[in-house]
Order: sequence, then structure tokens, then C-alpha cells
Amino acid sequence: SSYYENYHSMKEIYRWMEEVVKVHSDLLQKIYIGSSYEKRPLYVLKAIHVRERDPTMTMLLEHFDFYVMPVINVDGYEYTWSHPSNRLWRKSRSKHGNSKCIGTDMNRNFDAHWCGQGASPYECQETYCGPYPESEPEVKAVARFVRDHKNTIKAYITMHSYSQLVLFPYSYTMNRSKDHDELDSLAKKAAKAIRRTTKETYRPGPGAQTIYLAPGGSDDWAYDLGIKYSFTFELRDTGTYGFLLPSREIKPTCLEALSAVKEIAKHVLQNL
Ligand code: 0X9
Ligand code: ZN
Repeated sequence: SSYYENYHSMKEIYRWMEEVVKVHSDLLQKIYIGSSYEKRPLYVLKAIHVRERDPTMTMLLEHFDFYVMPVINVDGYEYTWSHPSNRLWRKSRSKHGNSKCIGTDMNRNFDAHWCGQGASPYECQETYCGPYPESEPEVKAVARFVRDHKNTIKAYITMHSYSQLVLFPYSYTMNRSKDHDELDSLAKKAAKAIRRTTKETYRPGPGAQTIYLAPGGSDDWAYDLGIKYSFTFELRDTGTYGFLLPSREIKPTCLEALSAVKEIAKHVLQNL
């Protein structure tokens, strides 16, 4: 089975990034945006306009560049491979103060109602917000990259698992955002695109109302920065395997997620 039907170590992912940009140097660039707590490089891939087989993608790439960061939590991800008993490690691998506990929840570390209700100030909790916003070098690198490109970025999508949801701001408050109606209808369109693609059901809704209050997330942060079309996809499944999704489901999950990305991009294009 192919590369895209299996899980890979960080080492394999780094090698893959090198290979794809080498083989597709006409359409892909690898951008270094910083380094992790444990000094691993952080990369964003930039897909540039080129004629390809998918006419929708060709059309969208004529109008937009796509920036993709395959892994933000490079240290945490590596740790799940090198310490298989910690297969579900969530946080970064940073040490703060003199706590015996390691790691910050990167999706509680962005500067969006940082460490309010739904995050923890305690180092040993899974939702530890860190000592201050952007304390994590990985979060700082992403925030800096997005800030530096904020005038050209039209949409921001962050991929998580699991629960099959298309979430939009806010997650830090139960209140509606000022773009609630448009984002709600777009999230519904994205969920419908997924259903057409694989027959899977994804539920659309604002984060806090749909799952729970959770401040310091990158989607809310990007939205408040001025990037209106900001979403969190919670990918497969709905709980049968949860975070341990079988590798046979990787490819269909990517296909359905891509169909939702395209639906969002089409909407952005119609509303430029
Ligand atoms: O809690 C999270 O960070 C996300 N769920 S997960 O199980 N993948 O950890 C949901 C994120 C929703 N958005 C924000 N909280 N901003
Ligand atoms: Zn997540």
C-alpha cells in the first residue's frame, strides 16, 4: 500500500517533504518557519499555480496559493513513535518552571482569550495553556507566519481528530461571531461536500456551542486577526476507533477533507 495509506515517523515525513519538493519543484516550495523546543525544523509547504488533472484544483490554484503545514507538534509526534506506550501524547514537549510535568497544549497557547475557561493553568493537565501566550516555539512560529501573511491569507483551516465536525469561531466564548450566519452556511456546505464525496456525516457548528469552551485556539486567533474564513476540521471517526484511526481510513479521510477545503476555497473566491 502507498505512502498515503500508512502512518509515518517524523523522520519519514521529513524525508517525504524533501522528496516531494524535489520531484515537484515547479509547483511546491518548502518554507522554513522556525524550530521546535527540541530543535526540529518546522516547515510549511507552498503549492503554487500549475495545470493539474483536477479542474477544480487547477481553477483554485489559478487564484490562490495553498500553504500546508503537515505537522505542527513535531516533538510530540516524534515522542508518540519513540515511546509507543505514550501513543496518544497530545502536548508539546517543553519544560516550564520546575514542574515535574512536560508539555503545553498548543491549541490553548494562542493569544485568543488565553487561559480562560476551558484551559488549565496547571502544567500537569492535558489542556495546560503554557506560562504565557505563544510560549511554545511552534505556536510562535505559526503565529508569526500567519501574521506576516495576514493581508493575503483568505482562509485558515486547522485539521484535528476526532468527531467529524466542521467548527468555526468562537470556541473561547458561547457568543456568536459577527460572521456567524455566513460561516454557519459555509460550514454546512462543506459538510455536504463531504457527504457527496464519501457519504460520511460531519456536523457543522461554532466550537464552544458544538463541543466545549476552549480558549487559546488557532482558529479563534486567526479569526480575530481578521481572517474571516477560519475553521477547525475534526476528522474521523466518531468514536469507534477515536484517535487510533485504522490506516485504511487515512485516504478516504483525506479525500473528504479535501472536498471540504475546495468548497471553502470556492466560496472565498466568489466573495473576494
Ligand atoms: O480541544 C481542541 O483543541 C480540539 N479538539 S481535539 O480533540 N482535536 O483536541 C477542538 C478545537 C476547537 N477550536 C478551539 N478550541 N479553538
Ligand atoms: Zn486536536
